[in-house]
Amino acid sequence: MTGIFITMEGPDGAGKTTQAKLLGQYLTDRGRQVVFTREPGGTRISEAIRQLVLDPTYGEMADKTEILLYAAARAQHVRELIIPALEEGKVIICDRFIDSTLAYQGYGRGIDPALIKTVNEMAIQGVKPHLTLVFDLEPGEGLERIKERQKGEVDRLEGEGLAFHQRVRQGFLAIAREEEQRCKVVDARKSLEQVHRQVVQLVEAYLKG
Ligand code: T5A
Repeated sequence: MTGIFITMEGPDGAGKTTQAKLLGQYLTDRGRQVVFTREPGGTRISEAIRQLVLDPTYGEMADKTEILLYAAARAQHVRELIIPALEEGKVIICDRFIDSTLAYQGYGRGIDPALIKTVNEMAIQGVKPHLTLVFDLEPGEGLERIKERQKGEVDRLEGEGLAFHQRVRQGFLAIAREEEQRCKVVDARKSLEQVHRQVVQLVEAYLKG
């Protein structure tokens, strides 16, 4: 597989989607074939699972149901979209991937990391990101950005308390420390342009090898 797989991770509202699009444009302008996708989602089945797992009316969802739904969405996404795009030599920019499961379901919900690893291994079918950008932002700030954009409405995960989102943030930072070769932390408090410059620098450094 000759493609490049870049994932964007971090707390809700940290600016991943915005920066994924800016990076996609930057790489397209330089002649790369870019596929922009997201998790949960990216395929018809995975988008249907997204609706289910983020629906705030399913407050009774058990933690293990949640992790299996994210994994099911990922298995389909990897098989149907990510592997074919990598085989075609494209650059895939994916808004969230395996680190979100460890951060949210592991650090956030307290599910055993070994179980998460097992479930993730099954879902990813051997496909791992080449580069992961971890957008770091105080969760309160990210949630404020989201509430402002969505006029106060939040999905099931965004609706968790601040303490949950603090654990998630610490989880992302711990993952970045443990896998410093793959994961690069981006200071997401800065302006759109400043964050974009950091992203470009990190991606260019990776591409230059
Ligand atoms: N999840 C996901 C799990 O629990 N386990 C898993 O395995 C996976 C894959 C997915 C949810 O599912 C959870 C995590 C999530 O809670 P989502 O909607 O895909 O939900 O994820 P979010 O992170 O919530 O996506 P958002 O689109 O809401 O946040 P982004 O992408 O980080 O931020 P973005 O770019 O949309 O920006 C948010 C707002 O901030 C503004 C933007 O204009 C926008 O209004 N903004 C800035 N404002 C000021 N300064 C900047 N630098 C800004 N950058 C963006």
